[in-house]
Parts: sequence; C-alpha cells; structure tokens
Amino acid sequence: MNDSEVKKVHQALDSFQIETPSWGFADTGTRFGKFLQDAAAIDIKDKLADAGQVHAFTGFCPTVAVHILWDFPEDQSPSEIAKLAQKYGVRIGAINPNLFQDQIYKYGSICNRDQSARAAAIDHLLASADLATQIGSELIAIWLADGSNYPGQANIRWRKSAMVDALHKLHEKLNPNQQMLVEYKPFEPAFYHTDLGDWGMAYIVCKEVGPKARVLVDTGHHYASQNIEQIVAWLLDTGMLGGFHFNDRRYADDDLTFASIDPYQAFRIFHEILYFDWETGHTPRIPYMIDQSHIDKPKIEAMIQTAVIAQELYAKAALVDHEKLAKHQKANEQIDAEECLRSAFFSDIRPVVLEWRQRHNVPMDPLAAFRESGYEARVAKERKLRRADLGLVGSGSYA
Ligand code: LRH
Ligand code: MN
Repeated sequence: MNDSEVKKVHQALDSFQIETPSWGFADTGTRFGKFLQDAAAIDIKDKLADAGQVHAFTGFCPTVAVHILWDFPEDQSPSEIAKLAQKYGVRIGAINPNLFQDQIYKYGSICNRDQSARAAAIDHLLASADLATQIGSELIAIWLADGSNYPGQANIRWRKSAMVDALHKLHEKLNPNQQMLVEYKPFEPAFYHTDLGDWGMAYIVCKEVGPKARVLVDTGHHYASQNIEQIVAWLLDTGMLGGFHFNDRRYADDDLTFASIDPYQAFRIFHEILYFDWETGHTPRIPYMIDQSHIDKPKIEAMIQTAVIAQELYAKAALVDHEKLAKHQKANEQIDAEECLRSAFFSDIRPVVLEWRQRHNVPMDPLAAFRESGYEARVAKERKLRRADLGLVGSGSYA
C-alpha cells in the first residue's frame, strides 16, 4: 500500500464507529429453545458493563442500542441508566420501542383493527420519544412485527394508512435533533404479509410520515437473492438511508455474525457508501449498528469479533481506487472495474489497522486481550449465582 492509500484507510478508520445491541449480550434463542450461558448478561447493568468491555478492547463501539421493554425496569429512571452507561465508558444510542411482545398485539400493533391495541401502541411510541429525549438519544428505531398469516385475513391498504397515522404522531413528537428509523422485514413472525415488508414500503412510509423519518436496513431482512447494496445505493442517492442493523444469514433472518457467511456482500455495502461519499463529497451520517443473536457463541467475544470484522471490511472498502473505478465504469471496462473492488477486498489491511490500534491505545488483538483479561470467567461466576437466586433457570422451550 502506498502512503496515500495508508492515509485513506486511516481516515476511514478514524470515522468508523459501530453500535452494539444490549440484547446481543443476553441469552437469546430460537423458537425451539434458548441455551443459557453463565456469563450472559442478566440486566441492563450487565449489558452496559459488557458493552463497555467491547468498547475498551476495540476503541470504536462507544454507544449501545437499547430495547425499551428489555432494558428499562420500573425501578430505574432513564437518567440513572444514562449514568450507568457513562460509568462503563459508553453512551445510550438508538432507542428501540417494542410493539411485538404484548398479548394485545396478536393481530398487530399500530396496524391492528382494534382501536385499543393501536392506542396502546401509539402511547408506547410516544413514551419512547420522551425516553429518548430524557436519555439524550437522537435515534428511535422502529421495527413492526405487524402482518397476517393467511390470504384475505387483512386489508393491507387500511393497515398501511393506520401505520402512517401512528408513525406521523411519533414524528411530530421528535425534537429537531432526533430521527426515527423505519426498519422493514419481508416475513417472520408474520408469514403471509408483513405491513413493512421491504425497502420500498419503508421509503414510501417515511416520505408520508415526515422529513425526520429514514429507512433502516437490517442486512438479514432480505430475500436470499436480493441485491442489498443496490438498495443502499438508492437510499443514499435519495437521502433516505437512516442506518444499518448488521448481521448475516444463510437462509432467513438468522441473525448470525456479520460477514460470517458473505463477507464480499458486506464489503460491497461499505463500498457503495464510500463511493457515494467520494463522488458527491457528501459524507452521510450513518448509524452502523449490530443486531445479532448469539445463540451458541460466547456473547462478548462474538461482539468483539463482529466489530473487528466490520472495521476490517470498512477499511478494505476505503482502499477502492474510486477515480480508476469511475473511469472504467464510464468506458464499460467491466473486468477492470470489477478488479478495482476485488483488489481492495483481497488487500491485507491488517498492518494499517494495527497502526490505528496502536495510535488509539487499544490492544493489537482485541479478542485475545479480552480473553486474557479473565473478565468473562469473573462475571460468569457471579452471574451464575445471581441467575439461580433470581430463579432464571430452564431453557424457555417452544411449547
Ligand atoms: C427484528 C429485529 C429488530 C429488533 C429485533 C431484536 O427481526 O431485527 O431490529 O428489534 O430484531
Ligand atoms: Mn434489526
């Protein structure tokens, strides 16, 4: 790598940050069960402490996304939680309302024909905005499980208008620095139609709701053959890209480790962002967030591994020679254009990443350093006892 390439990679690494999800530190499972880990986080204090470890060992994960029903116990105020985060060297990031767990949401939340279910959902959204303001968060990330399971069961257009109505009420509640991120998903838990089913629907809803609404791209929320980076390019071009939930999948919304199945796709997504930046001179503020479920991996290690993978792929994407690429694209020199991406993807940027870590006083090998710290064994001992005291045993079986 020549000096200007090294400089480009360092600049990219200086701007790259990724947000960890509180729920990624806790025991999560599939519908067929949940396997408990002694070291798994039990409450918000544990989750913030673990997120603090990830930031301490990587140097670029300063914020934690939280989920309202899973992270805000009655007896702890939002400001206390913000202070707790500070204690562990992190800040609260995106606020995730939960409109999918309560029994009243059987036939949906804001799209439900039952007025009382819709009212409860809207109250929860507005309360989420208040909480975000109290805790100093600028992002409210909305995912709806709303949908139906059988043809004819739902009036899809009626549900769309109810959704826009409700999200508009939330939009009007946001302060000038806040944005609402609208996350789409093609299926699960609904298996005939999902009200916010794809990027186009999310785009239209954001446009109808208001200027503080943007589209959230969860990489696991696409059909197997969908070209995600093309969706990203369109959302960049239209100024509607609100952020990412990073994970990977082999089949459906598997929530596996980011880039563990298709690292080149992850690279191509980062490439579209950095190419847009180069071509327009406009560096969009894009919240990169992890959204994974670590069913069998040790959770803090999995989070450190994910962050490091994302950092390396972002650094590789910064190596693409955009000038050369633009020239080959213009001349339809497809092999040379493709080689611009392939040569960057296959470049070994680790020496530059190690320099960056040195400059930022973080361990050369974050995962190895975390393992040597003995943190996981320490908390496993204490949490195993606390879990038993709290009666949190059993596997939470499907039926
Ligand atoms: C839905 C989803 C959403 C979260 C949840 C934990 O599949 O991606 O972003 O709220 O996972
Ligand atoms: Mn998600």
